[in-house]
Amino acid sequence: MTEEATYIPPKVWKWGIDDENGGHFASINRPISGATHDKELAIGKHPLQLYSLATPNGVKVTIMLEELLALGHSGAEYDAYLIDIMEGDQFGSGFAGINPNSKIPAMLDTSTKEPTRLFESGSILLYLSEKFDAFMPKDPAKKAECINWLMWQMGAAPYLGGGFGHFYAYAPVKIKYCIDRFAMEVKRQLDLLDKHLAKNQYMCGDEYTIADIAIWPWYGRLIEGEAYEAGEFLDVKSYKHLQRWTKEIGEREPVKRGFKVNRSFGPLEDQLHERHDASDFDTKTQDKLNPEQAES
Ligand SMILES: N[C@@H](CCC(=O)N[C@@H](CS)C(=O)NCC(=O)O)C(=O)O
Repeated sequence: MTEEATYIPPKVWKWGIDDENGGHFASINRPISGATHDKELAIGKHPLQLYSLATPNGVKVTIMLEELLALGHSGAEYDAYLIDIMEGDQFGSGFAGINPNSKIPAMLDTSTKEPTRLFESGSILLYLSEKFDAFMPKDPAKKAECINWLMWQMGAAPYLGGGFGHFYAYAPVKIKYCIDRFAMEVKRQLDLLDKHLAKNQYMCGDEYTIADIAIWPWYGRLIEGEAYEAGEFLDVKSYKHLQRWTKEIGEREPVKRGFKVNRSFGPLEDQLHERHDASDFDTKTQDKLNPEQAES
C-alpha cells in the first residue's frame, strides 16, 4: 500500500519544512503570510507600475493594459517588472506591501493623489475598466453578466490550476482519486463555456469585455493544448465553440503583446522580461537581447 493510501492525519497538522516529498512549488509555499526579507521595488516613469509574471493570472493584466493602449488610453502606460515566484520575490517587503497575499499580479497606480495599491487579477481588471471606461458593457444587465463571468473565472480557475493542473502535472505521485475529481470538474467547466459560446460571440454577447480577458489566459491556453500537456487527456478538440473563441481572441494584436510581457519561460521571441516602452516588443525580447542563444 502507498503512503497516500495509509496516511492518517495527526491531531494537529505541522509544517514539514524538511519534507522532500512536497512536490513542485513545495519549496516556496509556507503556512505563514508576510514578507521574509527586505527588498524595495523599482519604480519607473509611467502612471502604472506592474509587478508580475506571465502566468495566466499575470497575463490577464498585461492583455488588458495592451488593449487599453491600443484604444489610445495613454494613461494606461505602464512599467512591468518581473517577479520570480520560484525565487521568492513575492515575499520581499516591497511586494508584500502592495499585495499582503504575496501573489502576482500586483500593481500600483501612481496617478492618484496617494498611490493606489492593487492586487487580485479580477480586482485589477475591474479597476482598469472603470478608470478608463472600457471593456465593460454600459447596459446594466449586460454589465451584471460581465461581472458574473469575471467572478466565475476567479472562482473556477483554482479547480483547473490548483486542482487538475497540480495533480495531473506537478504532484510527485499520480493519484487517481484526485485526477478523476478535478478532470471531471474541468470537463464540466469546458462544456459550460462551449455551450455558452455556441450562442454568443464573446462571453457577454457581441462585446469583447474583461470577462473574455480574464477567461482566455486560463481556458484558451488549455483548449490550445498548451496547459499541463493535457490537451489529449481532456479531449480539448471536441469543444468546437470554445476553439473558435480561443482562436479569435488569440489573433488580437494586443493579446499577442500582452502574452509576452513578464514571460521568462518558453520560446525566446515570446519573452519580454520587463516592459517600459511600446518599442520594447521590437528590441528587448530575449531572442533580440541574446541572439547567440536564439541561434543555438
Ligand atoms: N486569485 C489570485 C491568484 C494569484 C496567484 O495565485 N498567483 C500565483 C501565480 S499564478 C502566485 O503568485 N504564486 C506564488 C505563490 O503562491 O507563492 C489572482 O487572480 O490574482
